Amino acid sequence: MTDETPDDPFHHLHDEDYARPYLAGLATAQTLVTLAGRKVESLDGEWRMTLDLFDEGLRQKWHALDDAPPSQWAVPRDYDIEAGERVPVPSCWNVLKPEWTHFEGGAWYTRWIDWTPGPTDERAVLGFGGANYAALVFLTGTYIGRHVGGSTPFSVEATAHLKPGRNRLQVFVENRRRSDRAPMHHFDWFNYGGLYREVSLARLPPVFIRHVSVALMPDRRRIRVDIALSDAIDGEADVEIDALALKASIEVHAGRGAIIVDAAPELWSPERPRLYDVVVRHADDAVRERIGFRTVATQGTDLLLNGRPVWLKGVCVHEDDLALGKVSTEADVRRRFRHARELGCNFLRLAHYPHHEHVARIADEEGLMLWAEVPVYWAIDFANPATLADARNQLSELILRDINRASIVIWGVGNENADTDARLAFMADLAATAKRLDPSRLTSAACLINRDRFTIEDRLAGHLDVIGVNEYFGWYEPDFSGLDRLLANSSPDRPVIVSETGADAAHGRRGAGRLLFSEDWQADFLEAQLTRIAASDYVRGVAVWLLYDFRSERRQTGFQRGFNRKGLIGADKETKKQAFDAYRRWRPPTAGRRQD
Ligand code: ADA
Repeated sequence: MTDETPDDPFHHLHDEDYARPYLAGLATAQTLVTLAGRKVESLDGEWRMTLDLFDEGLRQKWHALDDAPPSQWAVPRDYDIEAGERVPVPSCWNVLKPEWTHFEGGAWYTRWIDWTPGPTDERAVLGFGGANYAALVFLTGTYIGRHVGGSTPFSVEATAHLKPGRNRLQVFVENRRRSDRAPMHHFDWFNYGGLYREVSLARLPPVFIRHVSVALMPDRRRIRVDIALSDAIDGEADVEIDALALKASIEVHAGRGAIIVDAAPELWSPERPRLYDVVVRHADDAVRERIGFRTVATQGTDLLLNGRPVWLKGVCVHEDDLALGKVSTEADVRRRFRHARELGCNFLRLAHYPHHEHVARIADEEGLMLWAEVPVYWAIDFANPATLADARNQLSELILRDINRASIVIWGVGNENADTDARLAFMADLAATAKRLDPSRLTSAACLINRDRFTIEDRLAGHLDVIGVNEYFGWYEPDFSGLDRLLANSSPDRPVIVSETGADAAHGRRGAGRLLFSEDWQADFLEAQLTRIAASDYVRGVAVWLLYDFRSERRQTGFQRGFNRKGLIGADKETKKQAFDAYRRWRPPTAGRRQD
């Protein structure tokens, strides 16, 4: 990839085609290397950061400048790495300085890597956990790759560009809200920007393992192992699960191999989240994972975990933190799960985009089931093929990243999207993509309600395993009669999950009856909702909206002040509202107790 600067120093002032040199080198699911279960060098810590509202750095090619201090410049410059702010990575710029709170634009992140070359044929891959929304990567002046999609990981191969000694790594991250993105420019959460998940560098052998998937077959007597290598070679890999006395070799053709072996593992379940150490090797490369084995399926309107009906008592959660923004620490994730457990939940919906990789890893350990989704939210540009390619890629990257996580039982492909032909084609494509990449899990989406007939009615439902329904009768509608009609009028042929219901409450606001934004009404509302939901003979789960209050610029009354207040707990993640206790006391219907 070349990006030469024209001789005219003022060329950039009139060049609106400045992004052209950075179109090649798109990192996608095809180029992703799953770094889970490998030794990597962390590139987290202090970086330099310079905001760039006008894409000035791309226009002027700031990355091509040398590191010389101002005293040595021959001509003036508009960019000096050392003049940038010292910021931690991972972080969101919005929470670092009050004047950056609402910044939507680009930022240049820089750090240096000291590189000692290993064996001559060694390969080096940079791994990025997440950069919202788009990122361009440069190594000592050379553009080496880019990514779009704000919540999924990507890899950029650096082998040919790392030189012995000091190398300068620069990442231009840009978070503009745009109509052609997923999510588009209008959504009900905060648009954090930055290099907000871990950055790492992996040293890999000349041919390395790109992905591994290890899953229990539907008969629960066999395990299927899939392996994908970096290169289309023939050869042999092997898999080992000591605790099952399992060791098998896998034939690899053109870089891919699969094997199905007999095995009777103890099943993973919320009651007993058993995990096994699994090692997959190819030549000098090895991936080590802790994996749980379980099946999920549907039968009529039942949801089955390990062949047994299960009812999902759940809660939704955003990735949002007063101090850290979209950065999720392990302690934060564990607190989320502690609160979910306290509520008696066995299920969480990770709204509305892929959450940090360690969420599903910790849920695996703790025995919680998850719905993970992509931000195909509200009015996506469904007719735009580039938007579909982006959404499909985000979904594929999410699935590849988390394919070995037993906790994830549902892939969500969208949320409350208006019923058009373009939307149906777009989302049916996503549902088919999920099934193709991962036949072992269920697909769902927050589907539509026909508000004339009060029925669950969505052409997309036929493409999904589970119908999600977000409904706020009693909150956005003045009473619950709509919910009564909806539940009575609908007769779905597959399980339904109420994927959202909730009401706002400002902490400390008290009063009787339908007093909007009061803690009392939030709790009463929830009880009224849950009683109706539990009586339905086809609803198999509920995910209450939601665990914690979160920032949302759409919400500006005195009760909200920039926050969606439907949390059972406040934005401090400590202060419980009345509704927390109401939900804690509520017992879901016994799974399998049906009238059908
Ligand atoms: C929708 C949407 C959520 C949230 C919710 C609300 O159902 O899916 O993201 O915005 O409304 O709080 O009103």
